[in-house]
Amino acid sequence: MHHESGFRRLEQFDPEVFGALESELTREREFIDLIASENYASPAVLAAQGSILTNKYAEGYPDNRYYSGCEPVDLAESIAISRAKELFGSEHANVQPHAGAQANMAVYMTVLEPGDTLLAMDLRCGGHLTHGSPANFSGRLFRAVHYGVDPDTEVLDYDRIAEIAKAEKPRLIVAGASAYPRSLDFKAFREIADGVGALLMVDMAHFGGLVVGGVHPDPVPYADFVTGTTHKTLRGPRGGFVLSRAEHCHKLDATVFPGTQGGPLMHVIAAKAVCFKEAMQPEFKEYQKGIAANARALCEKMASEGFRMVSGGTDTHLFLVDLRPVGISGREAQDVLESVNINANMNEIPYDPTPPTVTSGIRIGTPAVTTRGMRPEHMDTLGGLISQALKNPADQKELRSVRALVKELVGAFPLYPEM
Ligand code: DSN
Repeated sequence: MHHESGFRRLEQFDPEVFGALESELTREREFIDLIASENYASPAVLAAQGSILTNKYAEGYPDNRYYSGCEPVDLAESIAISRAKELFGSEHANVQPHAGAQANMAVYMTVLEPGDTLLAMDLRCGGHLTHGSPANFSGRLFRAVHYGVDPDTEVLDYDRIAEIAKAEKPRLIVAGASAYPRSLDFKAFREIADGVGALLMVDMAHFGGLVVGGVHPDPVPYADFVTGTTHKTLRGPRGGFVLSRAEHCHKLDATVFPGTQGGPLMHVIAAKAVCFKEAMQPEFKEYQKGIAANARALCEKMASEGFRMVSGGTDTHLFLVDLRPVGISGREAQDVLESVNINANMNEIPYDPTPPTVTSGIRIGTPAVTTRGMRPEHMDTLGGLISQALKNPADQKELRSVRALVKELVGAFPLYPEM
């Protein structure tokens, strides 16, 4: 349990790997993180995730394992399951998926046979690889068909999704996205699914924390399955989970183990339990409201600087910037921002004419800066600095001055002072 002595040993035994950890700590402290899927886990989460529970094999589920000696990890997993159910008000929870991709795979393999039809959001309009991309197992094993956003409004057109569902007759409809700045109408998705006899899965990997905070509509009352990750807006350890209706519990559990995974990562599961406890605290709701307020403020500031916001704004923790009005690509913007100590990722805008390795947009999210304690007034400063950098991508003097101001801004929000 003596973590610090563990780090001292690491430093002595393996200075190269220790050096990578140290560099990452410095980077996290000195950069502004606007990657919408990232966050800073608490010391309590890090302690659980970096713990001796990594030593234990525990195939199976609490009180029904294939190994002896599982009582302590049974306790950790039972706590994680009951907290997940309480936090989201779901009938069943499986906390073993190693990541969001495995959570999605578990649901697909629970309800679909190879070749069955899956209807999900197009990757190019904000969906995820696991929503049926041909580059992913989901697009290789299943017949994936997609809905996109309306090309004019850049928001979902539920009538159009219903038409596609009627024509394609999917067995499963997936709602959820990785780069869609608007909230989702789960009642509408449920009606569409019921209209064609499909099951409904909501992938809330990105916005799970916002659901807890009451900032985003709650999918649990409407969906047969809800998948999520614990490390994005939920601010926990890297990992996935699935919530389901009770009727699917046995089949879902059997699909996670032994269906698609082997030994669960008990150290991560313990950290998920800590994450769920943190998410139950009253201040977590305030944190989620802060994320959304910061996203709105930063989006408005950038719009006022002449950038075009996809769909005209945001309801969530993220927004997408169309960079074409300032004449640089997403890749250039990502690189320029990195040079001034800001991380954000290039991202396709809907129906982007440029390839995904270049893109016309960047995706900006506020979970991490909100964890650092920044508020809407800081978003105004930050938006001005981003704009200054993106409008002067070749002006080294200007970029040096922006970088100095970014360092000053992050300096006011210390990160992991105890490390
Ligand atoms: N890679 C994550 C994201 O950045 O949205 C999704 O898995």
